[in-house]
Amino acid sequence: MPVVYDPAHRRHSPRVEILYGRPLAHPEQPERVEAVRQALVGTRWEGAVVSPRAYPLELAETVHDAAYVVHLGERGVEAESEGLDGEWFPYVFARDRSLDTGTPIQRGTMEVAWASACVALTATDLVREGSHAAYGLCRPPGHHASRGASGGYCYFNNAALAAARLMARGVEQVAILDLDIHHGNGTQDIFWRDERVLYCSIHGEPEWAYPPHTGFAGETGAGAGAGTTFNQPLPQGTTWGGYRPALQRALERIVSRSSSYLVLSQGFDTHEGDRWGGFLLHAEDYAEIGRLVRSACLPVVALLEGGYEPANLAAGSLALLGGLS
Ligand code: Q9C
Ligand code: ZN
Repeated sequence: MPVVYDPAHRRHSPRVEILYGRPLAHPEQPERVEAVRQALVGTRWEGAVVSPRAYPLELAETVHDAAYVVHLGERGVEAESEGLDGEWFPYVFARDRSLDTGTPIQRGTMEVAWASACVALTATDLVREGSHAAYGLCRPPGHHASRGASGGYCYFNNAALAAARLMARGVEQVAILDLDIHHGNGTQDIFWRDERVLYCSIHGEPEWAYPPHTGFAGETGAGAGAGTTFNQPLPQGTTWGGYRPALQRALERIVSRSSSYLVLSQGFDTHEGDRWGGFLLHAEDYAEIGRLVRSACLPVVALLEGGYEPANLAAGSLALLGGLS
């Protein structure tokens, strides 16, 4: 299966996130994807690495507001003169289109975020063209970005863009399975009222995991999309023994809705020891995730979301690829 990689991600290196007034070294760094890329060397996937195709920025508007795309570009330009050490931070949510103070905008952030989206779109097209699966090494991640706001280190919603691409090419039902430890509030919002997209997420309970305000089991969609959101928040300290049944429930839902494609938002912050984590998965569990996902017998567009210990991203990705293959 192809692995889509673009060295352009290295140009995105945010300096700080502000947490309760404290500046913290920003953990969403180039080493994350570089560690995965390095781990492929000498494996059966080394020759499967492909470069992304180019897609026009206008495609961002398949899931984002036009004004939000303009905002990302303008704040990036302003960041150099008006930002702090080249980074622009939001002031007030209602105006500034950001969920938090962990997602700074630098000059060029929009371009690199779009390059990440192009990795996702390329993986999507490779699967549409016949690969049974593809893995997009997206950076920055995407699932916290909604139609009109960034957040949680995310700017463009890569998984949502992948699903929108499939539907623009005639696919009627898409399932998104979000296995990052954080709830994909952005993906949920984008498809909240959309009957064509089933959004299933397994994540840490909002009481202790980011984001603090979404991901409750009672959130199930609305309007035509009523019943097309399936959240399974799990407690701190969840091991494979608790994770596996939740994954099976999600896959049962996906199979019973007869989706034609599965977009996998895969985070490795579910690994034991992740700094933003709280679950206790291990490298071999991602192989089992890959096997279980594959058992749904759907073409899989796997996209990287979070995970902040590069060694865990590397080992987890190799295991996932093995399970999906
Ligand atoms: N300013 C992903 O894994 N940290 N994002 C809390 C809030 C946010 C993680 C700080 C963690 C976001 C894609
Ligand atoms: Zn995450």
